[in-house]
Amino acid sequence: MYSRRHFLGSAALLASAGAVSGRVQAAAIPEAATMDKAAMQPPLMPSSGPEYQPVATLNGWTLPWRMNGDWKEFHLVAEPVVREFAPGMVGHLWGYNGQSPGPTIEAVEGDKVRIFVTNKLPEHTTIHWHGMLLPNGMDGVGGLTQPQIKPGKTFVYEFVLQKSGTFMYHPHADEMVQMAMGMMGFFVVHPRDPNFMRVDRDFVFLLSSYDIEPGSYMPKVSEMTDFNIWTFNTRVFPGIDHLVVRKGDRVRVRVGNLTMTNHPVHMHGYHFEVTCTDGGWVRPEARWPEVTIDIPVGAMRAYEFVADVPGDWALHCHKSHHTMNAMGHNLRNFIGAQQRDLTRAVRKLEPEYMAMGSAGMAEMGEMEMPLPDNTLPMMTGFGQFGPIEMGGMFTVVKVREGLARGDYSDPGWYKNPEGTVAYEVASVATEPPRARLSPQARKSNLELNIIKPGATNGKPGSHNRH
Ligand SMILES: [Cu+2]
Repeated sequence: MYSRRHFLGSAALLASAGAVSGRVQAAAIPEAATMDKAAMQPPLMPSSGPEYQPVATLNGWTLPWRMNGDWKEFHLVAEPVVREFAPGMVGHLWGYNGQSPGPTIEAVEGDKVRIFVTNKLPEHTTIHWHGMLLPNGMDGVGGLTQPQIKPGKTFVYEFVLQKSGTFMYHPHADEMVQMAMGMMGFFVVHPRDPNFMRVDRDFVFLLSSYDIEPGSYMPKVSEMTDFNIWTFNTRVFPGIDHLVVRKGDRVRVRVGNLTMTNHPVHMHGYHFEVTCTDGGWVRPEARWPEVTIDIPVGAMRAYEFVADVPGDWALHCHKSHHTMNAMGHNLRNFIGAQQRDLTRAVRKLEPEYMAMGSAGMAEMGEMEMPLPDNTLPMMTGFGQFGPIEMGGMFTVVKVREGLARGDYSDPGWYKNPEGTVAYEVASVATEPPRARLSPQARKSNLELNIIKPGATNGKPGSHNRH
């Protein structure tokens, strides 16, 4: 077992490793692992060095490494990938080793890492190791700290992991395009002392967003604000893995934000504390309780809780348009509009016409509208009690009794103990209330309320108006 003193000694190790490069040759490049699945792969147990609890990457995987002397060697390949956002929609993105986000890199404080980066993109790239303390020339800023990696070339990054914590990697070359195309990944450094900040389950995911027109496959790369696909690890609800947790486990959730806006990440059922940022571990006396953690752009937050209450607990971004998918963000508010007569009139011309939204939009969650190719319904997914009416950045933390250690398989929906679910009161039937609108408001709502199935679109101008 390693002592705290031992791992504090890693700074001295770093000093002695000052000029670390052994000038490796091309023949020494390790094979690059690749992944063709978007489902969560089992956490990768450490095969050498100190013991640690490996992370579980939602809809992702951890990059295998090899030891070469006392160097831990990894190989990332920057390349075009096809990523499924959820069944029914794929994106033609750029990523690493077959997926976007790229594989999670895991190592241990004090490790000497050598990371080969091969560029199979049509343009140059670099990798910046976000939050990592390292020699300036390993920081990956194209033009500033290194020449860019040209297509077809391989560069090597070598540094010593000075601190444990939560980091990420992404390009610092044509950044607006390469991040909008999905290039990013997680980098977790475990403490050398396996008892320091120990948890039983440790989940990681990155927040990323895309602007992909329904019916198309490529993100727009110059978008600044108007994104329509909001993801956890480049997946949207209902395609995002659940966080399966054994009752009594101490759980850590690490989240990094590489979108262009902040995300208040909210988890139901628990009070929790931020224990780590990309700047390091938070001292216990500096923590405070939260139920929502706002994650700024370009930042990481890790929070922890003890899973003592079983159930199916929602975990989502609290910006409600971030828990929607691409379709139909251009809808008007029709609440209170009386559409019956209009519907009858329009159906004479357009038999498929549906009037929607007179009582809110929940009906969209139940309806199966024909969609253009390669997009997803705005509100979707079913639970044991009905439509969940979500999309985008939404998933479920499933806390269950009696799971095996390391079992992440889906236990199904929670069986609530009898008498503990909200219920309907037996009563006299009443008319549902109707909103009152001014005649002008009603008229303008009626004029705009035409939704032809299959003809809607997330963008202004393409919405079907009559
Ligand atoms: Cu959000």
